[in-house]
Amino acid sequence: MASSRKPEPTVPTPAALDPAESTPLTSSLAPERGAQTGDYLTTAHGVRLPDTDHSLKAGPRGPALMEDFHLREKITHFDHERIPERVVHARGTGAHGVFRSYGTAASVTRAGFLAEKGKETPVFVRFSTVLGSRGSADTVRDTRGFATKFYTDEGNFDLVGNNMPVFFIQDGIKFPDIIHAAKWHPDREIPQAQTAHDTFWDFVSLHTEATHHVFWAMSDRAIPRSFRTMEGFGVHTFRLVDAEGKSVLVKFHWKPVAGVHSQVWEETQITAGVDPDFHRRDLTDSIDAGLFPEWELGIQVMPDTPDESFEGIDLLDPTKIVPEELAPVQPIGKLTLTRNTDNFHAETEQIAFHMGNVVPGIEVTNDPLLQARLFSYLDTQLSRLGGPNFYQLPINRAHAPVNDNLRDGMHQSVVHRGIAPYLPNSLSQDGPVPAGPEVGGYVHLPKPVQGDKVRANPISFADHYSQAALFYASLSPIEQGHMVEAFTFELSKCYEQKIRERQLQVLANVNTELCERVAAGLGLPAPEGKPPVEVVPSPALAQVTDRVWPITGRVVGVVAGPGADLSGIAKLREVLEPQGVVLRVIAPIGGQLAGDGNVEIAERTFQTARSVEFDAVVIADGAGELLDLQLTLLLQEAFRHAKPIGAVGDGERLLLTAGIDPAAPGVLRAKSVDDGYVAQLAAALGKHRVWERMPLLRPVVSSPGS
Ligand code: HDE
Repeated sequence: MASSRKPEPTVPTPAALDPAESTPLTSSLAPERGAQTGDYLTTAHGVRLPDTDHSLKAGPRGPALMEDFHLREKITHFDHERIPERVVHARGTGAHGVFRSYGTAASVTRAGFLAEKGKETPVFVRFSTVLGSRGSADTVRDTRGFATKFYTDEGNFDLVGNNMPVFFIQDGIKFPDIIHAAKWHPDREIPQAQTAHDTFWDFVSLHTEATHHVFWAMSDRAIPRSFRTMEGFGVHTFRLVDAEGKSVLVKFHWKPVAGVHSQVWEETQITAGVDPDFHRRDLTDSIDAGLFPEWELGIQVMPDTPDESFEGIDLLDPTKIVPEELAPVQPIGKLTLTRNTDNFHAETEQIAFHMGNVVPGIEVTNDPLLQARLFSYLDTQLSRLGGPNFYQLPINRAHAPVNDNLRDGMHQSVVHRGIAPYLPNSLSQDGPVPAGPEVGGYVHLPKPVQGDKVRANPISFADHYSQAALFYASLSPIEQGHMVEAFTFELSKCYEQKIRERQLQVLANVNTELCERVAAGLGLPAPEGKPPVEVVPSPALAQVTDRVWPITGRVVGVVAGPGADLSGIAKLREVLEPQGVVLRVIAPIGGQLAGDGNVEIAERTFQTARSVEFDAVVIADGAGELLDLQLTLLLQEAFRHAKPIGAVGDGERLLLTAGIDPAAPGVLRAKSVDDGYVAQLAAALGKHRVWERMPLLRPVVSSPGS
């Protein structure tokens, strides 16, 4: 009889996503019946409307009439346009893309989207901050979410990670505690989107398992230049299983092709005011310009041993990393973000990630933080998306066939047929039937489970300091200086002296020099501690190195005015634009600059430009006489934030006006723009910032007597 079975009615699936190369701007969401069809304005029920500007009244000056069904429907719907923001990660930005498998994971997993070489899988990625409300600024100091939904042929796989590889807590039961402490104070709902306040430092100084994550949060990783320049981490250890049932333990890494780069602290604060949408804008502008952000997905592979440890590191402890020097990150595929959303609410706001969305070949481990997440992500959608059918929303639908026997509920959008949505049954000829592993059924790897029922952690979880010390020791001196400044800034914002002192004690147990420098900045004595004795740095953790990175998506501001050498600007364009660099001319007023057969459009004026938008600023020859305090500020900020600054011909005069030493590191001077000059500028951009300039700008707080 099996051959007579018809396919069970399934939840309609949207049209498959094409990689952007073939269909760059088409919607992934199939047009829905009843939504935005036809030429005429109608009510929600399809009745055509002649007028939507005037309510139905008893005379032009009279009261509105109850019978105005259009007024009531329009206003009622408007009143309910918002849904609750996410309880954490409320502020976010999403984009569509494609994941192409290298096939290199075939030896460790049977998940087809990873194992099959060249296989392309549509994805949606949502980046986020953690603490702020939906309307908060992008550039605050915070951990960033990096959540990816893979719409695989075998069902959805969600990798819901962060841009930091560790977490504040080891057991999910404490999540409400860390979040209550880190979010605003409940009496006044301030401060917004930041950790520089008493309750955060109160909690983390009492709860020392947070120390490693706190170090990442005080590092430059917490103030990324853009989403494009962030690493991503699965954080927990996962289990990959091959077709024979052999398993390995892995950690997932996203490595940005553009490299890991950050803003500097003052720059983040200015950006938060000048352009709160800075990261959102950067991502969407890059995608619109065809400068598609890319990440390689990699795995660290560790043997699946009974103690679930590797080189003495407990793989179930989410406050620990495995240094890349011990287990290299092996690339298994590439993610390319190719298309912006058509509708923020329908896609970015309604996407629902869930740690339990795994496909055959990928399994969870007993990491107690991960275990609690398996509960939370389904549960939260019930209040956020208003019921159990959120998986039918277009952005959440699997691209694999769905035949689930789940029925009814709020906002049910499928007309299910048949009378027997239960198993076993003898009445439905249409299935569904259970799927064994031979037809792709998800069969959990049989793993023995035993133990006393206890509320306790493994003993190995008690080490709270060694990896914080490892992280600090692995950073470049520039990054260490930034971390000292971050701790000093944040603790200075605490009102309670006892909290500062307690956190200094934590620092003393990690690194004496760091503690002394922060204490000096706070004007407090540095306490004695017991820092780990043997610390082996992991060079892979440093982001300021000698490496030169691709410059795709970088923005160069060019200061020009009437009489500026436009052929020099044309030369900059000729060489930099093919490398994906965006040039924006900044002039006293908007409009066109023309001369020598060249035309430039002033995209920014001295009033509208601010340094934070640019990765480098070049003053064109002929712009040396332009005098303006806003321009002076722009140049000074670019200089202070260690950005390359170019001065061509008489442009140098503007540097002097701004009090900038033309001989300082990263100030690139030339009589005119030639290939050699542009190459110098490109090389400086490729190193992100002129870090050699930093020591000239602000003396890093030093320990007493040093
Ligand atoms: Fe989440 N987290 N989380 N989290 N998380 C949510 O899910 C939660 C944790 C992360 O762009 C919520 O749909 C608990 C670790 C990201 O939509 C909620 C625990 C990591 C996002 C939730 C954690 C994350 C969330 C809020 C401790 C990094 C944004 C709305 C057990 C590996 C996803 C929602 C998006 C979102 C709970 C810990 C990352 C409330 C209980 C660790 C990137 O379910």
